[in-house]
Formats: sequence, C-alpha cells, structure tokens
Amino acid sequence: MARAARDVGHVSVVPEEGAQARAFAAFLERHRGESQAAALQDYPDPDAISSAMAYRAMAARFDIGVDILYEGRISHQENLALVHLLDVELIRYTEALPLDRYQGAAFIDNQGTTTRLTDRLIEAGVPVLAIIDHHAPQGMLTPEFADIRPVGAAATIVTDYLRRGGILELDPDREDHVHLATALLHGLRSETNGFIRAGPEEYEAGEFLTRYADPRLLESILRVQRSHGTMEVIQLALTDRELRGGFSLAGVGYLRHADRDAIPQATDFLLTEEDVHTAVVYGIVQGEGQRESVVGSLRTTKVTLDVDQFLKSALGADLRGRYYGGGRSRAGGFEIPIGFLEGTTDPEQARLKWETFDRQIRAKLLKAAGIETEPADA
Ligand SMILES: [Mn+2]
Repeated sequence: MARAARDVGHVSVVPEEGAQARAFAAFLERHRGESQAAALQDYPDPDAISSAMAYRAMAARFDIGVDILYEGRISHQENLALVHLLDVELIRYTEALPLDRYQGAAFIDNQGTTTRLTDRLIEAGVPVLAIIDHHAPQGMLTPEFADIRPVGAAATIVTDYLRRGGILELDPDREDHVHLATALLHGLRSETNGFIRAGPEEYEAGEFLTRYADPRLLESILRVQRSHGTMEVIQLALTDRELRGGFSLAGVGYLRHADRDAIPQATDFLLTEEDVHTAVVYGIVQGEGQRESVVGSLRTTKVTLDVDQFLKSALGADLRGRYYGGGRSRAGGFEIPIGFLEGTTDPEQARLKWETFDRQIRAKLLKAAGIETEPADA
C-alpha cells in the first residue's frame, strides 16, 4: 500500500540496477576539479543534510570541492545535534558570499522550489548541474544530471550511489565514513518516521548503512530535548485545535523564527490523536527584519489524500505562478508571505491580521477537504 501511495503522480520506470549510480559517477567525472555548491532547502532536515554530506564525500573522489549551502535556519534540536555531533560543515548563505565562485550547483532533497538560493545562483550565472530528489517532479529546473525517484528519502538515492556507483568504498575504521553512514541512517529514520513509512529501498539502504554507522552516536543525536518555545507551540496547537471529519486544524498565532520547526513537530503530535487522519498546524513566523510569512505543515495517514495536489489546489499560487504549498505522499508544507501587511507593532492590528489569515487559510483548507464551513442546513 505504501508503495502504491508513493507512486501517485509518477510513471515509475525501474531502471536497470545500478544504472543511475553509474550515471552519477560519469556525471562527477565530467566535472572533475570543479568547485560546486550543494543547495539545500531553506530549513534543511536530516535527509537533506546527510545526503549533501554523501554528495560532498563522493564528489571529493573527483577533486570536486563542494560547499553545502542553505538559507534560512537549522532550528530543530535534532538537526542541530546532528550538525554539532558529526561536525558537519554547512554554510548559511549571506549576501557577503560570492556565488559566482561556483562552477555549478547541485540541488539535493529539493528541486529548487523550496530554496531561495535558486534565484541567487541563477542570477550569479551558476549552471544548475544536478538534482537528486525524491519529491514529486516540479519541472522548474533542467539540470544536466537528474535523479528524481519516488522513494522514501534522498538518503536512499545517495546510498544507492555509495553501494553501486563504484565511487567511494566506505571503511568502518574511518571516522568520517562512520559519521557519514550514521548521518544517512538518521536521515532515513527521520524521513520515514522511524522506518514506518519506509519502503523496500529504505530497508535495503538501512541494511547497508548499519554496517558502518555508530549506534551510540545515533542515540546521542536522537536524545535531544525540545525547547520551551516548541513545547509552548505544541500546547497551543493542542488547546486550539479544531476537529472536523478526521481533520485536526490548529492556528498557533505568532512565532519566533527560532521556533519555526515547532510547527511540523506540533503537526506530528496532533496526528497521534484517535480518529484523526490529517493534521495541519500553521502560524505567522517572524523572520529577520520585518519579514513575516504564514508557515504551515500538513501530515496525513490517509492513503487516498494526495498532499501535493491538496495543498496546491487549496491554497493556490502567487502572481508568479509559484504554489504556496506542496509536498510528498504523507507530508507537506506551505508558506505564504504576508507582504504589505508585515511588521505590525500595534497589538490590535496584529490580532486582526492573524485572524484574517487564520480564517482565510482555515476556510480554504476545509473547502478543499470537502468539509462544510457553515452548518449544513444554513
Ligand atoms: Mn527528503
């Protein structure tokens, strides 16, 4: 059942075993000696971070220097633990970073639609060389090398390269290889909700990685606690949730930028309630300066709900045709810029602003879900 759901919207063609891994090796060979940027989504998760680590390690075999870039923030405690415990070098983009130093960019665990780096890299004249991703095809970029597979994680794909590409043989006695395998295992684990949403490809990748990964290290990454801010957002979501026909909806109001990752965590939590098949949590996140946007997260256990389609049709697109939301088979997210209305200091005005967005989003989501927002007899 899980496999059928993951194939929604794709025509899956199973290529010859190892063909993509060999194509990846040939791609790296063509770019020997280059300096490249690996672009991650704005809020990198363990799948993205670990897959980029694998990309960098394999590219190094061809003397390709890779900087892992992201814009936004690493806010989830588990992600911070991953980065600190494994000494992962990630570069947070600032205007001071000259992007034209890169001869190419690879988009990992994304297809350019969830990172602000896409426009910046294109403006700097950096060619889009590769996409390695497991989300539904977005069709925005046309790279030289694309490997977009309907599997459970990007880590699954790069582990396939490690196993079958003949690029890099992992050595259990090398600390950096142990770190890489541990990170990838963590990526697989977190992306598939502890292997519950994993398919045969993830188990196969996991089986390979456990030969090199350090279970104690993995344990310390996972044994992190939630911040007070996160606990408060979960509490708000729990108190204010609206239960309608299997949907659990909660608007949590204003959040600090640092607590942004509390939204998906609260969503995961709401999904654990009995009779709930789909949970949505959203709030207005206040970013650097005056920037504000409504950030939302959706989780579902409903096999027949196409999350990507649902969020795209419920919330629509901006003037440039970019959808406010999207996702994969069981999870999705959305981000709606507040624009002209951002940066209110008057509390009454801020309250009205939140109420307006809250009502509009709630109405659109319920309508798309086919749930009446007015009493049926009205
Ligand atoms: Mn992913």
